[in-house]
Amino acid sequence: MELVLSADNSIKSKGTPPSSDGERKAFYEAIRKQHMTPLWEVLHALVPQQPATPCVAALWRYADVRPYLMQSGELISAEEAVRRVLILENPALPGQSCITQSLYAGLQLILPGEIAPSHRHTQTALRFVVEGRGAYTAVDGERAVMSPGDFIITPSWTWHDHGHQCALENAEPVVWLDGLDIPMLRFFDAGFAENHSERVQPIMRTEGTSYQRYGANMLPVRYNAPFGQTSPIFSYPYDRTREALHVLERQAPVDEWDGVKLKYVNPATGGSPMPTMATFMQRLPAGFSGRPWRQTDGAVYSVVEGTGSVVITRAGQEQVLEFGPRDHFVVPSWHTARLLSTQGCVLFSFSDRPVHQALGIHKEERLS
Ligand code: GTQ
Repeated sequence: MELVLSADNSIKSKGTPPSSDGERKAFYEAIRKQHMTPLWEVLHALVPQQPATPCVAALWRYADVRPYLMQSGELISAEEAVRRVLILENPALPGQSCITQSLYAGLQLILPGEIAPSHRHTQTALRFVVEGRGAYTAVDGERAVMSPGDFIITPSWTWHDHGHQCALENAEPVVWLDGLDIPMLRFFDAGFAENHSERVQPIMRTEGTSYQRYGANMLPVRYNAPFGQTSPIFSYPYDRTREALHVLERQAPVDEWDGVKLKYVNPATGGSPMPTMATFMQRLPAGFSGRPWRQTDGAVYSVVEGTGSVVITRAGQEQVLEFGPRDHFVVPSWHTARLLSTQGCVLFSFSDRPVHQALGIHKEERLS
C-alpha cells in the first residue's frame, strides 16, 4: 500500500489496497470460524437511512376470518387450548406470531359456558371486544363483563382468566382482539409465566370497583399504583368513548389527518394505559378524506363501526384496503397512510408508541 503525505501533514493511504472477490470471500469464511463477520457488508442494512421494516400492510376481513374462528370452537375447547386464539400474522413474517416486529395480535373466542383457565405472565395484554356479550375477563380478583367496543387491560404479572357467564340458551359467542407485547418481551428475553392453582381465580372485589375508584377523574386520596406504570382502570367502556367522540365531532374542529382521535390514558399519570402499548379511538366523520402521514410506530386497527378505506404507500407502491365493521388491518412503520370514509366510521388502534417515546426515537410526519 502506498502512503502519501497530505497538505495537513497527516499520512493517508492512497486508495484501497486491491483485493479480489475471491480473496474477500476467503477472508469472510476464515473469520466466520471465529464467529465474526465484516460490518461493511451489512452496515447499510444495520443502519438504514430510514426505517426499512420487513412487515407489509395487510387486512383481515371479518367475513373471511369469522367462519374459521367458529370452526376453531368446534375443534378445541377454550379449556384445552388455554387460550383459543387465531393469531393475525403479518403476511411477510410467517411463523413468527407477530403482526409487526414488536406486536402480537390475535382473535380470541369464548363460547357460552366456557372457561379459559387462570394464569399470569410478564407480557402485557389488551383486549378489544369485537362481537358478542356475556363473556368476562377477571383481572387481579375483579371481573369485567365485556361488551363490543370495550377496551380492557391485563397488566403484566396479574392473574387473569376469561369465561362466559350466560346460560347456554340464547347466548352468543364472544370474540375479542388480543394485543400483546409478546415479540418485545421475546426480544428482551424477559418472559415469565405461571398457571394459577385454581382454574378460576377467587373474586375479591365487586364488578365495577376499579372503575369507580379510578375512572371518575378522581383517585383515592392515598393512591398507590396497584400495577406500576399500567393503568389501574382495566376496563374502558365503549359507551363513554363513543359519546366523547360524537360530541367532539359536532362541537370541535376535526383534525385533517386523524378526524376526531383520542388516546386512552392512565388516569394516574396521564401517560399511556400500558408501558409498552398506546391505544386510540377515532371517529372519521361522513365524507372524511384525510391527509397522509407516516410514523415510526406500526399500528394495528380494529374497525368498530362504519366503513372506509386506508390508502397505504411505500416505495411508490400504493395499496388500498377497504374496511367494514370488525375488520382488522395493520399499517407498518414508516408506511405513508391516509384514511377515507364516505359514511363515517369508528376505529380502535394500538401501537408500540410509548416505547419509541421512552427511547426518544419516535418520529411522525404529517404530509400534505
Ligand atoms: O388471554 O392470556 O392471545 O396469554 C396470547 C397469550 C391471549 C391471554 C393471547 C395469552 C393470552
